[in-house]
Amino acid sequence: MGSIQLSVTGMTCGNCVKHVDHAIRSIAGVEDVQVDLASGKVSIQGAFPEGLEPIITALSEEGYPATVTSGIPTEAAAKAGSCKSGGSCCCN
Ligand SMILES: [Cu+2]
Repeated sequence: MGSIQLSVTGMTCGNCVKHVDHAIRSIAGVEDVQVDLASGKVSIQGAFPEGLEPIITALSEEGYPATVTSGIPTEAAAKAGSCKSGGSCCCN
């Protein structure tokens, strides 16, 4: 479980919010989504087993290009940051 924030461009009305919400919820691992139309900020809670690329891709296919503003930037970075010393270390 983690939480990330995206900045989504192109949302202009409540229907856009629904599109964005639905596109994100269709991704495996996503537990909850909050979309703020005014700021374009989207918060997502979930497990993201395949990283954030599927979410970014789904949004851009819907016509709402998104950038990650906080959280796990890419699957590669998530892997690079994973600890190899076992479960009880300080780097999590
Ligand atoms: Cu709209």
